[in-house]
Amino acid sequence: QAADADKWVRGVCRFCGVGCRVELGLKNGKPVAIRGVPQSRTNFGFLCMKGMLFYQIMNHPERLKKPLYRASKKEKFREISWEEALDIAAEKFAQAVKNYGPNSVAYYGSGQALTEETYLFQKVMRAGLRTNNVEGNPRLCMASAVGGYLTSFGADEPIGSYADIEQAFCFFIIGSNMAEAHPVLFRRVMRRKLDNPQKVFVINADPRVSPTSRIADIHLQFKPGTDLALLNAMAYVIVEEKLYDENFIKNYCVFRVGKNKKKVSFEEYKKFLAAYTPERAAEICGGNITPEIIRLVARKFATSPATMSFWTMGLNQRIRGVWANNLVHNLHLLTGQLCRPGADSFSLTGQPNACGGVREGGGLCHILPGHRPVKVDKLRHQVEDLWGVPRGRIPAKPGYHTIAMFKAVNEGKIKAIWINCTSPAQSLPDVDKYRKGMAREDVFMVVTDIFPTKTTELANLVLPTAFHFEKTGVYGCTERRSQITVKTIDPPGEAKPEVWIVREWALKLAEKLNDPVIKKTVEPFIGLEEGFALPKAIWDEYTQKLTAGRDNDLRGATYEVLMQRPDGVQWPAPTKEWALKGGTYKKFVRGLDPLADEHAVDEKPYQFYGPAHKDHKLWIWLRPYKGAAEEPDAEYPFYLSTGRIIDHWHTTSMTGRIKELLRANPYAFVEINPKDAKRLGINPGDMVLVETRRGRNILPAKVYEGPMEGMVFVYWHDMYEERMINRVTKDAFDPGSKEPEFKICACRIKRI
Ligand code: MGD
Ligand code: SF4
Repeated sequence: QAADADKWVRGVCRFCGVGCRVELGLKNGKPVAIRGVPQSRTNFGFLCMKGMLFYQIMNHPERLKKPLYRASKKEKFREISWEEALDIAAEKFAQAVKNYGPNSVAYYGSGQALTEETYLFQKVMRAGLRTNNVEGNPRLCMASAVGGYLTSFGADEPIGSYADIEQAFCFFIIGSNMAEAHPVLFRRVMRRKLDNPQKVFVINADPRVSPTSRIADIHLQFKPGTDLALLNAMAYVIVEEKLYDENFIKNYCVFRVGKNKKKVSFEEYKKFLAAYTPERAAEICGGNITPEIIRLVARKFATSPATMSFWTMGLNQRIRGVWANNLVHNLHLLTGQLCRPGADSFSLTGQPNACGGVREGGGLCHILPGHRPVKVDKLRHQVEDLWGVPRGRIPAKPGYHTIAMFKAVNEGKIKAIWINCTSPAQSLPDVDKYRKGMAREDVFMVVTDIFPTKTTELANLVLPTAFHFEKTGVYGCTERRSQITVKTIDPPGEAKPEVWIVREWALKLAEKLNDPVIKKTVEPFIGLEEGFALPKAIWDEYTQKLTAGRDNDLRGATYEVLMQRPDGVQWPAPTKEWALKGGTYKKFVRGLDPLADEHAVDEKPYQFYGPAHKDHKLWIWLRPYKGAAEEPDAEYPFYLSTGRIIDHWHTTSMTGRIKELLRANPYAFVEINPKDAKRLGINPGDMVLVETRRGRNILPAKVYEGPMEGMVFVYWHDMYEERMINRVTKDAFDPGSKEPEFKICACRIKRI
């Protein structure tokens, strides 16, 4: 089909946080193919199957094409006009605000929404409707990484870039199945290893052997949740064997403990580590962990010329996710494996725009655009001033985080909720509990999506939106890189870009609530053409006003510059000149990062100006080992873990509609260790009951040396009710990041 294309248009992949550059192929104006571009510096022309096939979504017959409405959730949907749809949405939100106050309304968005979309939604909600009930699905995947970066480095998002991979000599991949979840980036790691088999050492730490483990020199297999002990034991060895970088610690680090962030000495840190001898950690961890293995990996980590760590949900989706992040950062801080080429503590982001749109654009209940915490008065007032709305308009208190938000829906405290580009009726943990709230007749639910989903099934109003390449906007991927995709084709039927929908809704809201400040939130955008001029004006406001003077300064990355730079721009990029060169490859290094020079407080080569640490230091944390919220016991003797597979994306609302991908993986299954399978008489393909305290699933068995003994693993990509694993996962969450523990709960299994 690629050969048939008569035109190729540049953009970025719709799926994962790697952010591969793609080209959409058109024939007679219709999408027929997607290809990589060898000149790209991110993916060098490579794409995974999801990336190559998403053009099929554009003309898919099941796309939503008209606004759909039903007053009662018991009724059938009927098609209505946009005028009527927006009027209803405005009326319901206005009524809720009038009758129950601003906190009775909420927005729940996505790391797959464009930055312009998230920015405008949250602006209308906060300054217009006066609520910080602005959340999104990145709470379910990246919040612990945010917490880890802020508490360890004082600044969110990785310091380095993908380009470090080709300069690294040791890779520490923990709680990440990069081979399937970030396949094109994993290819770079694999290439580096294959080209230098003797020089490059790969450590994979995961309770499950995954395709990522295939390139590992050592696979550390331990009981889920015990890696906090493992990481502290690695630090113990580094300190005991004096493998730390004394100068780096003296120049750049302080040690801290507890809620009040008390400063402690290196000696006190050593005393804390005394509880984590490799012998004790090996006992806690189980699996194949021995004191000798811990010593070996700690030495490799510390003494390699450059070590790069990668992690994702295995660390983040935990009740101690922030601590797990801190403990990986600690290893880098102790050994000075940071800021040099190839040395970095690099969290992999899952969604294509969780960083750019949600973490930077203000898409969570506690953060405003430009990495500004809601509760800091000065920064909140800055935003109000920049938006030209009266001070006090944005509440000082953060809104509901995700689990709290859906609990509030359950309790009927939220009367109107707008869900955009995500399907919480499938993606929340212990989801049946929260579906009850979404199904309430007194909760008005608007859903903007491209396809019918489990969540649209519970909505009152379903609004059809434009898909990738059917609208213009920016995605910011894992390595602080912003890339633009420009509208190339028209959306099907009456589907519209979200930015148009929000603007028109806000204008109606202003009328209904008779509130000129609501109108003011969208005033600069009134009348602008929705395909390009409107998102451009929103991007200009966000970057030129809201990122000025912030660590994610994007003022140089204008649409014009982004169009000129097919590989995008990495922030900080305060000027056009700097952005045209690609921006900043490494933060905090003088000479490489313009803000490191601007904020320098001394002559040292690294300047940690991150906004959250006024002392300009990196913080090494004393974080004890603590187990999961629900550990296996006599009744539920197995660990249940959940995760991803290469061919599918999240709920499968998109990839399940692409025939090649569905054929490759038609349904979810449960991975069981052969020893457990033998003991329980389970053969490959047998149907297995997976039961937790919350419910039951029935899934076919895959008997496989993947999960360790005593653990089973299930993919969450399946819309079929009996195989939908989030019906049984647990909604316990990290007290700091509020991210739920999707990775661990207790279950029992039996053949049926
Ligand atoms: P997962 O399969 O969720 O994927 O990317 P990943 O986090 O890499 O989990 C990774 C690993 O965590 C698993 O191998 C699991 O065994 C391990 N793990 C479980 N418990 C523990 C533990 O206690 N400790 C440690 N150290 N490891 C543990 C997720 C990423 O993928 C995200 S966040 C998103 S949003 C994207 N989604 C996605 C998708 O849906 N499909 C595909 N194909 N790719 C995707 N990429 C992104
Ligand atoms: Fe798209 Fe991620 Fe695959 Fe690249 S690796 S093609 S960004 S899904």
